[in-house]
Amino acid sequence: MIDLRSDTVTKPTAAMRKAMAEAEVGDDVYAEDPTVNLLQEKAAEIFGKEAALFVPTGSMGNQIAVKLYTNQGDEIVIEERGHIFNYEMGTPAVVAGVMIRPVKSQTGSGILTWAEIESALHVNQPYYACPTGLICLENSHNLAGGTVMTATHCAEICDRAHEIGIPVHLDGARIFNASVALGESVAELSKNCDSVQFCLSKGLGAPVGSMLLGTKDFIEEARVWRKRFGGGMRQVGVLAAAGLIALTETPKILHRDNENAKRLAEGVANLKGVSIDAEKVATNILIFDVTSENISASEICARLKEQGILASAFGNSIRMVTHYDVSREDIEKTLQILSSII
Ligand code: TLP
Repeated sequence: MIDLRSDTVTKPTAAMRKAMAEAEVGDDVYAEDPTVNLLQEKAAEIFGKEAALFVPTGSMGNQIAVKLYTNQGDEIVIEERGHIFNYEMGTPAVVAGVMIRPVKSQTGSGILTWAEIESALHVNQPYYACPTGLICLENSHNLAGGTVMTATHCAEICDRAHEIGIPVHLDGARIFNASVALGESVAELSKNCDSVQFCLSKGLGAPVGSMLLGTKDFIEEARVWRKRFGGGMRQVGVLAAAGLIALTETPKILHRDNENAKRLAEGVANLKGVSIDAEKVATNILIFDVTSENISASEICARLKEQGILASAFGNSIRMVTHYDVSREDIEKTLQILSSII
């Protein structure tokens, strides 16, 4: 199968499996797992943040941040297609007791301007309105098609938010893909954000895990909430060992995934019955519309599956995500089969 449903599907490499087998471990709930500690130190160093915490999933990392920065009855401001709003099963409401204020990105890029964010804030409005407790950003922006936010843009939002006392959390599940696309380091891309979450288990290829980063105090509290969420993982150095390889080795080859997505987008743009602006594909995600009246997005995905290709249909759109288990030959084959179907 050529699996383009997500970059979450990557299998651990031989080097990762070897490191997992040989990992030194301890009880991480006591903070005594040397491999986890090393991974946390390394991540904090790479991002230029004070501290980091290994968490089982990106969702848990995001939701710990939402919980820690807000009070019940607050609102969090987020772009309307943001993952924290659309794909984390209402956890902000369930766990933190907060409302979500989704904001439309007028450019369609998913990257909100400060003016768009500002118009959605509730600051110093003591009656009626829910106070804004947190702004959540996403880079790259998954459902907007892997779009990227520059370091300058992100820092400006953070600075303006901080002037009025609002913290900013960055969902950087795929920040390394954004970093490659922009030629800016992950530290620059998350510089003024109060906290950032990134996934080891997506384009970076680890089987499990995400990192949450912020100040020492924030991470100490996050450790408590990770335990409350059921995420205290004991001898989890076996997973952190794969995470260390993902963090230090995979970024060097991540450009291939972005290039493969670009090639795929260019090929799709040349087909009739589907539509995409290939110029806008910056990272490893492409979302294209089905314009044909003869076949739907889900029918196309069903036909692709019959021929060994997996992709996801969302309404009238199809998402394809490249990753290190997808080669350039796989891309060409996908284009050929897609063309024959539509
Ligand atoms: N994204 C998954 C699905 O949940 C949609 C995918 O296949 O793309 N932030 C962003 C931006 C994400 O894309 C995801 C996962 C997460 C957070 C959550 O990560 P996990 O799955 O580890 O909880």
